[in-house]
Amino acid sequence: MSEFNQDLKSLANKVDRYLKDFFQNQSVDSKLYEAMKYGLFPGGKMLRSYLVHATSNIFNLKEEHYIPIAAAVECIHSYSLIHDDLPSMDNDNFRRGKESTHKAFGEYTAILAGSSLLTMAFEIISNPEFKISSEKKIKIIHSLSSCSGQLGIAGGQYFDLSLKKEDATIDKIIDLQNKKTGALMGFCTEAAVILADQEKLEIKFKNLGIKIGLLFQIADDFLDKYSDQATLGKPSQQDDEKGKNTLINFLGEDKTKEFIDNARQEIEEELKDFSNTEKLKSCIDYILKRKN
Ligand code: GRG
Repeated sequence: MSEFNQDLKSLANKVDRYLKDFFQNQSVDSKLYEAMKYGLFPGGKMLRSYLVHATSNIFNLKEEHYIPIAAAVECIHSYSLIHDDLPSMDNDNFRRGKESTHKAFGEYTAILAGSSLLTMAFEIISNPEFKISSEKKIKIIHSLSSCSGQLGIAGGQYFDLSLKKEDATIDKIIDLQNKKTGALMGFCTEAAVILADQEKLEIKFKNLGIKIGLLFQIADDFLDKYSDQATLGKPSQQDDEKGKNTLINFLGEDKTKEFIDNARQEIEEELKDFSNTEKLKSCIDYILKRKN
């Protein structure tokens, strides 16, 4: 196993442990509780957690300070996937190699499980047992809530579902993807900077994460086009079937690959003044070469 894969696995286990303990403390005998666990465990690739970890590494942060942030991000991410799969949104029956939460538990339970995971993210960060300063908590909560709402994930999802092909422009597609996918990744890289008390670097690292998110989304669009359900754990060739606005469909494959190379060089350039950037660079590499 490569060094990156080992590191990702070890980090994923720690975030998973943290979330399982948090869940254990809230144990309730209900289908809603089961549906929340079903949507969250086993997690996916944990790339957002890894972005928190890799950026925290640049600033030499302690695990106990950033693992709860990664856990909160996984709650929001799983929430968005549960809602994304609903019949009124992307209407997908499979996710992470199993039935989508609404197929397994019914629609109203899935909606409530998603909403409860969203609020759980903020319970995790505001938990008094999470020992960082109140100032940092407020900043982190402010950033995470604004990147989840209409200026971020929810807004991006809305544009994704409502933008008509004839109205699409490259700027609109990039804006949509920056919100839908990039905003949460921007939070991951920004949160580490907030924890490190490096206020002047917050915007720089947030934008870096958003750019990584765009690369992630483009790679995801290529996988949708060329991979299959067995590899992805969810149906493929959905973007064309659902008439999604993607950069590949808009720019063509060659220009999209050029776009990736340029964005990647810009990221490398932005990181050149920092040390301990290997984990972040390996993560970008993985994002672009991954098979699922
Ligand atoms: C307000 C948070 C919030 C959400 C409601 C449904 C919705 C609005 C937004 C959907 C956002 C969404 C599904 C973006 C897609 C991003 C994407 C390609 C997700 C797949 O991420 P992976 O591959 O998943 O990292 P795993 O399974 O590995 O975790």
